[in-house]
Amino acid sequence: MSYAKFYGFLIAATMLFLAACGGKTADTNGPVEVKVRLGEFFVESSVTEFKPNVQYHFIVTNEGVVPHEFMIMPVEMGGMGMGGMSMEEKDARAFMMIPEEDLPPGATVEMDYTFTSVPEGNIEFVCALPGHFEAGMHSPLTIK
Ligand SMILES: [Cu+2]
Repeated sequence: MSYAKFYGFLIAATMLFLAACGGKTADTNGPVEVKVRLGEFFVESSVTEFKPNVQYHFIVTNEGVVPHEFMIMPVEMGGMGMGGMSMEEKDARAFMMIPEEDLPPGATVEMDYTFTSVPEGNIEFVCALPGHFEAGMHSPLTIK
């Protein structure tokens, strides 16, 4: 192999190496952390504007004295429609859900979630246990 060819090979190899590294650094943005607090009777999230196809890492803490649940779901305008909805209906509508069994007082649940589309309507963080939504356990978010 001539020197010219050898150095040509080295330069090509170096460029490939740099290209591979460049790709890797672009992918190291981990999931976006979202801290959610639940209590009597509120839902508070550190992030309220979400983008589709971005991975979010939810850290949901029940700071209250009774169990709560955590859902992200569309609600009707005016918002008082939870009472007449069955558990199955609520589950079917929810994008993401952590059941009350997993959120006793003091519990923290971590869960990754990625919105795959931009949904229609009013999306809210919700605790839909009987009376909790009506008492104030819902707050809006946007996905766009
Ligand atoms: Cu609740």
